[in-house]
Amino acid sequence: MTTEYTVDRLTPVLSDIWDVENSWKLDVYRDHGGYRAWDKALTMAPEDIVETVKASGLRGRGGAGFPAGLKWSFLPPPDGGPRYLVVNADESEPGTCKDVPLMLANPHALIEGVAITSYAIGGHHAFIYLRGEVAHVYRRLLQAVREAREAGLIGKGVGPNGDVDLEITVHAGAGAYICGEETALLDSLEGLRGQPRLKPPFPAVAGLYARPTVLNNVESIASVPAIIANGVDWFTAMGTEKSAGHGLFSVSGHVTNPGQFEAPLGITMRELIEMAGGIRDGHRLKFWTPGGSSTPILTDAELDVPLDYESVGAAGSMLATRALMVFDETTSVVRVIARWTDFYQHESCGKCTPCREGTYWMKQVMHRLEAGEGKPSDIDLLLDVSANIAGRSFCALGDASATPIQSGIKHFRSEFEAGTHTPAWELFPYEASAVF
Ligand code: L3W
Ligand code: SF4
Repeated sequence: MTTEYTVDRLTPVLSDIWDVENSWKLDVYRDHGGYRAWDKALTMAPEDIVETVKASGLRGRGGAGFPAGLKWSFLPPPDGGPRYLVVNADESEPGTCKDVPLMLANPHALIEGVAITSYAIGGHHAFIYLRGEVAHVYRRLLQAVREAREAGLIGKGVGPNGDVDLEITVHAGAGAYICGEETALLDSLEGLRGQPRLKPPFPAVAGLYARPTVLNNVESIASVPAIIANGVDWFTAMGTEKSAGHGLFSVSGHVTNPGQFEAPLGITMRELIEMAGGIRDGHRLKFWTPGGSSTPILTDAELDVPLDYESVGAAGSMLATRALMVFDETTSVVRVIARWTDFYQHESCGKCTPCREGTYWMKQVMHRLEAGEGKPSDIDLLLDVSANIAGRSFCALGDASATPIQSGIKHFRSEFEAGTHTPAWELFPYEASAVF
């Protein structure tokens, strides 16, 4: 290891009170400075809040990294009708596991961010669209919204002049990954079947109920209070020039101590693996994902790539959700990618042919390769089918389904070739790769 890791590299902002007893309760959050940013925001002009977030360079933490303040500024001028904030809390990407712990441990950071953002964009009703399976998070958010309302932090006529109205609705989806795609989420919230809409118009112009809507990820919105409280210079002192600030890095898999590590963008995977106690004893790294299953896999050659949007992109992958799944040499690449392909096939909404049909074909081919029953032509077939999905599908889910197959073959072609004669479970026994 060349980089020396120190805990100084951790920047607990969103995670600062996670290990405090009852961290999810309003009084504990307030004891640690909570809702002071909301008080401050209420003394600011809404457009100054938008400008502050713009100047901070905060980029969307849900995957695409689109500048948050810029997105807010796309809203057309007020016309007297409603405009909405919708928080995308539909965390479902394999490996992505930051928003759920954030909402469980510190729901008020999100609610404070919702209040400030709604005020900044002139919204009076905000929605938090939550993944359906996480009923415990749903209950926690409902309780936190109730606490905030009872404390007069949100509701009718809040603020120093009693002239700010803000309602927050927490909505639990039915557990479909596609509802994390912003326009499918809006359809689902409107009570329709969750399928992506054609863009443009973007939600900023015609979103929920065809009204101007800001849609951001949980972590993006929860990052807003600290920016308002501490200022732009504080935020931009962390991270890199184009990828400012801090973020939650979720390290899972074959490391000694998996978990959430909040650190400046631009930290390296080598440092994060060291923070996680290293690769489990007696093993070595084989491959990893920078941002969940939808991002091209990387190997030890990229351990020192700064984890910022630009550097990970230049290394041939995407930072996306900082879902760092770590796999050691006991792992069958074919088995992992077969599981991910099962996921995309199951979650394909069926709206467009390349994704609906292509994921089904790729799944079948991956399963026969996993069973050692592949045909010699299967690798070319996978490359052909995946190339006909990527860039030809209606939304990013199709592209995402092609990514692991293409990057898996690029890095580990021989394992796919072995799938024409030997089952993955003989080459890589389950017992060896499982983490007990
Ligand atoms: C107004 C314009 N708004 C863009 C807005 C747009 C959206 C945002 C980014 O990506 C990624 C995807 C997954 N006027 C605008 C505009 N916008 N141009 O900016 O848009 P876009 O199209 O770049 O991306 P997206 O579809 O929102 C999401 C990747 O995330 N991903 C999946 C993550 C999964 C989770 C999860 O489970 N929680 O986050 C992983 O890689 O592939 O690239 O708001 O409206 N001219
Ligand atoms: Fe649906 Fe897949 Fe097409 Fe997206 S790419 S619209 S998930 S079928």
